[in-house]
Amino acid sequence: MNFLRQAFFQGSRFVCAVAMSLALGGRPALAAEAAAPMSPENKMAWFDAARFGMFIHWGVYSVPAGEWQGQTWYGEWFQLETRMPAAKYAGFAAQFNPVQFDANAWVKVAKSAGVKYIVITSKHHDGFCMFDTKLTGYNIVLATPWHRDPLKELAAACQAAGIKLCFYYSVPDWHSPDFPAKYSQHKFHGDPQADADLEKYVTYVKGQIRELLTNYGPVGILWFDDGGSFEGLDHAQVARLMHAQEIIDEIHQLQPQCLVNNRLGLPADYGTPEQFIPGGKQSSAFEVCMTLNDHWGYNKNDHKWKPAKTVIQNLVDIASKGGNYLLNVGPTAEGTLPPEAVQIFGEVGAWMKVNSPAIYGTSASPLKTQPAWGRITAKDGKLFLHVFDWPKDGRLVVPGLKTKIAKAHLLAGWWHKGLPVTHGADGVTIMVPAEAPDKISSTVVLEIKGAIEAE
Ligand code: H79
Repeated sequence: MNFLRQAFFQGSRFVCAVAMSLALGGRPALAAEAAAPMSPENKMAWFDAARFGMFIHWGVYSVPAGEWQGQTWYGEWFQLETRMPAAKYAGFAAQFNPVQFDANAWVKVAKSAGVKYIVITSKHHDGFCMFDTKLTGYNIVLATPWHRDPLKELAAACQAAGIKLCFYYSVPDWHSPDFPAKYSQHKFHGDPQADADLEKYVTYVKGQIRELLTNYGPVGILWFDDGGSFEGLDHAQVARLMHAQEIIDEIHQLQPQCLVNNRLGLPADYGTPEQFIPGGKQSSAFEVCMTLNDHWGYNKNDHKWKPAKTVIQNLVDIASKGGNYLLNVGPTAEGTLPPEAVQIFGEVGAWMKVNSPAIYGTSASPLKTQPAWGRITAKDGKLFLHVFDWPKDGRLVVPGLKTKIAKAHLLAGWWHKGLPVTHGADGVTIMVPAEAPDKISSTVVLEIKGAIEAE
């Protein structure tokens, strides 16, 4: 089983470094999967084809918007970094009134960007529930003046748009009286209790999972996040403490098709590299989650937006390795998406309009090495050459390719005029027009006769 554990330390201004674990997980044949009506392969089909998802980090931390007492670089870890007691942090909830929230507007941005699924924070580490839960009053319906359930509204909007809605759920909880501070990141808790009982906390988590899988229609993924909690314990110990298998069994019982990521101590359905792209093709399903600027939660001073070029080339790079790109946006406390984020998702959408056939449903490049000019994906007897650096001499060489090419053409344009191809000892050469069809990434399609042969 390919279950790498990668730990690294990252400095922060106000808290000491924190250990974080990431795992590129494999998929063992779980007993519950065998019992489910769908085979694991079928269950994964939509995910493997999707390639592009939108992550949304929205919560009480959106209210201070990253700023507090002269410091300007906080995000969704605001409460821990400021060491704010629960009673004081709850003051932000009392101000949380996102009157401009419009689920359809968010989904429209996602849909026109070409996103196939949305993962939203139902509960982040601060423990604040962004949904109508009966298991704590610390939720958006009861503890804010807004009194609405955004997940309910998003579920309806996603359903209408054909986008899969998925829920992020934090394992550590800085608010629950039953989550022991000793297991929390830096042992932080907003209101630590001496009699905190992890067994009771697991019951709470199970109850909330039941709510999330009962009240919002079909859920694509339960996206657990350990966020560097349970420091010093290995995955197996965390899985045992959290009764992870029981939780996963319950998920499968309620919604057999719901996927589970690998951050509940078990590898489950897929791996989740965070803020980095694996160096090469992976043997099992994975999804790279990444911020669009330097924060997950909204930070009003963070203007370090990734240009559309970076985002598009990341998406292509990840697809060429067989994975999905889960790109984050942190909405404001007013309920809007930052205009810069809307702009970037829009530019990605314009590119996807032409090039998405070379992204959706593709598999990793069959070639051993990535070409110097860009990346390759494959689907239905076709190779898609994603050209970042258009050749100045008009000769695009695919090194090591031995296969007979039936036809080569640009993906852009409906006429699909054939491009001359020569087969040589160094691979296949395609004569391309002088001008790149797209400044960021142009797609050349190779229609293959028979099996793909490459060195
Ligand atoms: O939900 C997002 C993050 O909050 C969470 N996972 C993603 C999906 C996450 N868990 N761990 N980490 C991110 C890395 C931890 C980084 C930290 Fe820090 C460095 C924690 C404290 C110092 C980043 C910078 C968070 C606060 C300051």
